[in-house]
Amino acid sequence: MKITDNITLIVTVALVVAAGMGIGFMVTNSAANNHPSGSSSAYDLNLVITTNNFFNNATGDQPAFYVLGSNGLVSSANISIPAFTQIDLTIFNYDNGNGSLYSPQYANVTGTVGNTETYFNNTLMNSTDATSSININGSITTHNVNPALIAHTFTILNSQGGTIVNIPVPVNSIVHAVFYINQTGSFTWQCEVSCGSGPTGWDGAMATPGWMTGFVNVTL
Ligand SMILES: [Cu+2]
Repeated sequence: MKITDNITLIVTVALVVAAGMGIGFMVTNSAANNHPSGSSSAYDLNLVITTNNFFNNATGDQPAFYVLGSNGLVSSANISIPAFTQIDLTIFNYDNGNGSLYSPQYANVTGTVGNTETYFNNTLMNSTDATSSININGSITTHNVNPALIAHTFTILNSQGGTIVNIPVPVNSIVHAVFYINQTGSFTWQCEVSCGSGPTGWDGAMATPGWMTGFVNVTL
């Protein structure tokens, strides 16, 4: 990655984080109404997906998830979240990549409040109404995403491989979802779109913690 690309990415991430906080706040308020006022406050989990990350000489570039922390991007190999707490997840996806869903079920949003996610993408933004401004025409809240639009998923699995949370991530989008993990433990997270390398697309990023898989550590 060129230095100029790095700077562009950092600036873009910073801008999007600012936007995401606004989005998160707005959606959190409405979701919080579904729960007793005594529940503990929400935990913000921000994930960023970029492409063109250099994997190694044999594989070349691969996409990766990062955790966006207070000091910038850190590895997604181990993601720590609190149990019994509203997790306010925002995923910033810069990847337009296409791949195949491992199974059609991963097009469905599962394990989130209302089994929905809300996403924003380029088709919602334009300047056709007023040339001096940008129109942001709301968002899409849905139970499932057209598989042709899905670049990656953020999927938390139990020890039997069953799905605890599944969030399909459309190409070039920002996704917001709210969920709870009402147990403690270490769980595998996995992207369920064949976005890696090798004959099936399941090597490289798909098989390496911190890229398209890792662990979610849920503690009290
Ligand atoms: Cu992926």
